[in-house]
Order: sequence, then C-alpha cells, then structure tokens
Amino acid sequence: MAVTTRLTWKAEKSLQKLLGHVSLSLLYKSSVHGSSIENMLQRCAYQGSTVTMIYTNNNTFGAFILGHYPNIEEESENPDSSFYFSFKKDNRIEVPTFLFNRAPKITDDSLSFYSCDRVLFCLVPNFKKILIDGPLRDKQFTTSKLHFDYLECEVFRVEGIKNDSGYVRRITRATQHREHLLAELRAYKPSTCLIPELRILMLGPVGSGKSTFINSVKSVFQGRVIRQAIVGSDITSITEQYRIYSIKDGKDGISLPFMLCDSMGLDEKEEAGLCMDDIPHILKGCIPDRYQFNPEKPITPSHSTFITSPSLKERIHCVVFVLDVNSVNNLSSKMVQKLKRAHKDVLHYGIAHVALLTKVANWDEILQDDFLNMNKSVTYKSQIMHVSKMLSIPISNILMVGNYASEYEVNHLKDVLILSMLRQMLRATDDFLDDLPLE
Ligand SMILES: Nc1nc2c(ncn2[C@@H]2O[C@H](COP(=O)(O)OP(=O)(O)O)[C@@H](O)[C@H]2O)c(=O)[nH]1
Ligand SMILES: [Mg+2]
Repeated sequence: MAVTTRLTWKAEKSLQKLLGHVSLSLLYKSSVHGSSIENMLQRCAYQGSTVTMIYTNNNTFGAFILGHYPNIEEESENPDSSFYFSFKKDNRIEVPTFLFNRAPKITDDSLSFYSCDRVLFCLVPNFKKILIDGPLRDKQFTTSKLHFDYLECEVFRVEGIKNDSGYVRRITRATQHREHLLAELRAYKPSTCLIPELRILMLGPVGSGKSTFINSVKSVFQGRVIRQAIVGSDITSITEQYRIYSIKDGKDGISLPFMLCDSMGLDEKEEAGLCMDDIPHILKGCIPDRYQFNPEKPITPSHSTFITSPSLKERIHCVVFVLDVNSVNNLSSKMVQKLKRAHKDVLHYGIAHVALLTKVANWDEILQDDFLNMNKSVTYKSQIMHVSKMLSIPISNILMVGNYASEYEVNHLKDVLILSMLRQMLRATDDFLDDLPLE
C-alpha cells in the first residue's frame, strides 16, 4: 500500500510555494519504515535536497536541507543552506529569523541542527524525541533544557529546487521580510488624523499596468492572485470607469487605510483615453467612484455626480505615474507632452508623487542584495534616468515592480517587491502630508 503523508494538502502547498514550486516525494515515515536513525539514513541518504517534518501533539515543524542528507562519516558541504520553519494554525509557514549556519550533523543516534555554535534542536529517532537547545550526548534527557516526544517524523525529497545556497537564503530572507512588511503595512496609519484613508491614484499610458498593479497589491493581502480590476492588452484603454478600490487584509478582513484609484489610460491620440481636463478634477476629489469617463468630453461641475466641495479625505493624496519599463525610452512626443502636463497639475495641487516602472523582467534579481536597493539595477539604469529627467522625479522615488500578470499563484519574492513599492508610496505620501498647511 502506498505510504501517505500526515502533511495536509494546504500545508504541502505552502511548503511547495515557499521553496519555489517544487514537488515533494515521501522517502521516509517513522511509523512505517521504523523509528531508528539507521532506517532513516537508509532511505534518505544520497537523495538530494530534503525536508524533514516533525509532528507533535501541538506543532508541526520542519527543516529544509539543501544537498544530500547528512551522513555518519561525512560533513555536509553546504553549511548555510538549511533552515527551520514551522506551520501556523492556518497552515501558513513561518520562517524564523535564522538559518542553520552550520551543516546538520549525525552523531551517534541523533540528527542535530545548529544555529551559531549551539544545537538548536536535535532529533533522536530511536526514542522518538526532540531535544531543544540541549547537549548532544545526553541520552537520559536530563540536562537538556527541553525535550518532548514526537508522533511522527517524515522526510521528503525535494525535486526541482536549484542547488544554490544563495537561492535558499533569498527564499528564507524573502519570507521573513514579507512578514515584516505585512506587519508594518497592517499597522500603518496616515500621518495626519484628518485623513483616515489615503487615496493613491494610478496615472499613465494605456496598458502600462495600472490596473494590474492594483490587482497585485490586492493579491498580496489576500494570499491568492486577484483579478478584480479589469486588465487587458488592447491598444485602447480597457479601464473606462474611475474606480476607487479599498484593500482588504485577508478574506473578510478589515480594509486597510489606503485606497488605490484606477483611471483610464492616457492615449497618444487626442480625443482618446483619459481627458487631460479630467485630471485636475480627479486630483481635487470631484470625480466619484464608478464615474464613466468620456474621452471626448471632460466632466464639468454640471454633471449629476460631480462632487462640488470635496473634503480633504476625498482628494488624491499621492499620484503614481505608471510606466512600462520596456517602452518608457520610446514614448511618443505626444505621450511625453501629456505626462508632463499631468505632472504639472500634480505639482500645482502640491500632491506627493512617485513613478512606478512595471513589467520588469528580472524583478527577482532586484531583490538579491538588499531588498530596498532598487536603483542598483544596472539593467534599467537608462530607463530610471530617463523617467527622472522627464518628470523631474528623484531617483529614490522611481520604483520598479513585476506585477502578478500571468501567474496563478502568489510567491513570496514577488510579494516582497510589491509590498516594498507600496510602502515607498505611503512614505512619500506621509512626507507630503506632514508638510500640509493646516487650513
Ligand atoms: N509581464 C508583465 N505583464 C504585465 C505587468 N503589468 C501588467 N502587465 C500586462 O500588461 C497588460 C496591460 O495591463 P493593464 O493593467 O490592463 O494596464 P492599464 O491599462 O495601465 O491598466 C495586461 O495584459 C497585463 O497582464 C507586469 O508587471 N509584467
Ligand atoms: Mg487599466
């Protein structure tokens, strides 16, 4: 009979997602193959990268090991490439703030995992016990700080993972960083109590990825790819209505204190795309949610839904100029003219603004060294300089993103990039609000 895992389907999916869409195949299960270190090694040695799962009454946790399983005689050659994780109640994975920075080791009848110079935990299959932070050779379990029984131990072979410790470091750092960013953004409050929710407007050419960015932000907070704002690849704008989207934290979660506003795209042709004369009205907050844009005729105060005296909270507090990084160096003069005019309006109303370059192909490389170090991207240097010059936006406010465009699943690396960009937008807005005249 086939040996089946204790891992729930959801937990297995989370693990596969964490490791970069790998597949897992069960090599060893203590209750089936025997609870001894010999049984375990017999089935797990020389199988490539593995995940060792430990199930106790209250917890499920595991250790990922890149490269072959440790052996009695040999030291593993990849000291920096194993890490510990645990499952939260909702099957989400938590990666704590450390990697095992020494290779796991087999001594006598136990498998030990280290952080710095101490044993973080140690698996003793013959006794079905875990020792936490305890001395290795204490078989009587008397001097170890904590030990407990486990119900089951399973080892999976991880297929399809890159044999690269840098990649593993990046995954674990991204997971930790994502948690920090999420916590920070969930706790975010605009810097002035006069504005309970920020309104951030996406402005830019047709097809630059405005609606897709909104969907991407929603996706990160929902944990699944969301396609709420309608996107498309037509040469004319797919977005025809003004939409103000709130961002919910999780399914049925509360709305976060920032809203993303989607507008019709700018078009090179006159009388196509967003009317330039609509822009000041949007910025002032005169245009209501779901207003149907008319490319040939801007809104006027006589329109039935025109908001005549919008309050401070109905205004736009930050404008994001959204541009496709692949075409930004080749915009037509008409488009540049429209963007410059929109920028002038934004300056006139003294609104915070940033530029967002979308469709970045090597977005995961941008995250490589330092998660915030966007502008070291050599590949896109000319595009960044071009936008900075065209719209007089400082380089630090030119952001880059790879949206959730064709994916079916969210991934932690992409989430980090999207969340970092959102945080930068909120910071830019706060700087502007701090400077707001009180009247
Ligand atoms: N590869 C890739 N495609 C994107 C990205 N952002 C948007 N797209 C695609 O570009 C097209 C236009 O996007 P859309 O959001 O409708 O542009 P909008 O007119 O500015 O709202 C769609 O086919 C999207 O799937 C991105 O970051 N990467
Ligand atoms: Mg759109």
